[in-house]
Amino acid sequence: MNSQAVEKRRETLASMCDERARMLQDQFNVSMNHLQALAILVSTFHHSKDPPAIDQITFASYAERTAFERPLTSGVAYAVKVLHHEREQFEKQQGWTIKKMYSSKKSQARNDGAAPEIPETSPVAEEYAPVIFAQDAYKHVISLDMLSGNEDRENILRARESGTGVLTAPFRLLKSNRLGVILTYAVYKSELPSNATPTERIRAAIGYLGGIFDIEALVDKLLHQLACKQSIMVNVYDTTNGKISMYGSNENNNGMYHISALNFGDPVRKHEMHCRFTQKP
Ligand code: WA2
Repeated sequence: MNSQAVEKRRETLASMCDERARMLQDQFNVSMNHLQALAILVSTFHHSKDPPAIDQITFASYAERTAFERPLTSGVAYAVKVLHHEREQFEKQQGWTIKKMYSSKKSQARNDGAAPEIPETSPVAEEYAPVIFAQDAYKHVISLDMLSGNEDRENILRARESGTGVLTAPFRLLKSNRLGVILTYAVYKSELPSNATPTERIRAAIGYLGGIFDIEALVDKLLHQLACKQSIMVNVYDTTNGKISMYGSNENNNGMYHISALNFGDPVRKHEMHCRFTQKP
């Protein structure tokens, strides 16, 4: 191929990759805005009304009916802040005990067809973040303490002291064992001034709304909507610390490729899209 043809091919790849990255980023951003609106809805109709106007059935049905507004999420869940001295009363009122996300027994991913384990009651801690509402596909996380898993814990702590939407690195979700990322927004007691300090935010936090992004399935669906999907291979990485794959099969490391920037709105996390042609010219 002459250099002019190579240059043309390079430009085509760059524009296809940029288009895909832009689409993914836009859909991510739309989903993120609707999660923030859902956090405000919970604050308004659950916490600021006595008795609360939201229960699991209303939450699940509202979340399901508005799922089209969050195109990259496969579900949402809401956890509340419970301090240790409130635990007994909270558990009595819910009719269940706060549980651990992961069993202390050494049994990693269970793909062996064995019966799923019954979650264990959470040990004493200063505070807990049990899920009280979830979209039906994630009902299994209700009553689990989200501070008992590393990724979820880190997200909750960062969300409540920053007041912004924060994102986990890609990790394997409970039960489905699928690769996902979670976006969390904190819900606060009263109208906080926008210049509140982290300490004020931590104290005023009352709950945590999380959107579950099923990146594998949803990026695939998104890319299928574009023409010539077959001719281009797309990989998405979290490049915050090293390179964690979020989407795509093993990248072959030869030939022409293009890297498009991705911004998912959390300044702590970095992402990239890599594209290659699947066929030689
Ligand atoms: N939701 C569903 N499956 C999970 C999971 C999770 N977290 N973590 C691991 N597997 C209530 O950010 C607050 C949901 C966490 C929100």
